[in-house]
Amino acid sequence: MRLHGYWRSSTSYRLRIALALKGLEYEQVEVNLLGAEQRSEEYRRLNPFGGVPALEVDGRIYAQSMAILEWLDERFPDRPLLPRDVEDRFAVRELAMAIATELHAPLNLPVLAYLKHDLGHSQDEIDVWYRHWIARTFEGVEARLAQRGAGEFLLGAPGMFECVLMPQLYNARRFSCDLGAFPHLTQIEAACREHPAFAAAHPDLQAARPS
Ligand SMILES: N[C@@H](CCC(=O)N[C@@H](CS)C(=O)NCC(=O)O)C(=O)O
Repeated sequence: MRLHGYWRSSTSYRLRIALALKGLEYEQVEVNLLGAEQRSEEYRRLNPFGGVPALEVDGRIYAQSMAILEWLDERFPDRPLLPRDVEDRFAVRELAMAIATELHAPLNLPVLAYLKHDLGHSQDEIDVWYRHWIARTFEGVEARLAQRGAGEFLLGAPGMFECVLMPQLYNARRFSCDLGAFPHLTQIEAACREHPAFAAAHPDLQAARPS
């Protein structure tokens, strides 16, 4: 398996966590987003969406991180990312999709670059944009976690939700978002930090991270 990704990309980070949780070996191929390598003709032949990650397995290429998480769970059912019970599966997908669809899209690198370079916003204004969308979706996620009585993890063990949550929390901290109103989220964050699969997947531990 080869994971084409970028050390600080949240979608690549999702997959590194999932692969580690499942105990699957893989090689990493760095696609430098700051050098726009994801837009190169060569990379687009691999992943026509022009973003990371792409997972290469036995000569096939898989794109779109949420679809890859589902595929990994079906292809390698040991150490599942989704629980067996249908209602529990819904609970995981509901929260994972809230983050993947409502947060990742407006906070992605090309959107932030467009705000800055095309619309002429300052970094301070972009930071306000970032914190606004984080707070808006985290409020809903936090409320849902409280309703469900979540503890260290959404459902007792880390799975797909935590794979999606941790990269978003990492980004939220990079942008100095105030997380004081989200005690369930930060409790899960603390538990994940103690877990070896999450530790190994952390951006700061990736070989490609610039020193
Ligand atoms: N929906 C896609 C999004 C992929 C995506 O946008 N990845 C980001 C990194 S987290 C990226 O490659 N951004 C650079 C770009 O789009 O030019 C997925 O979940 O895989």
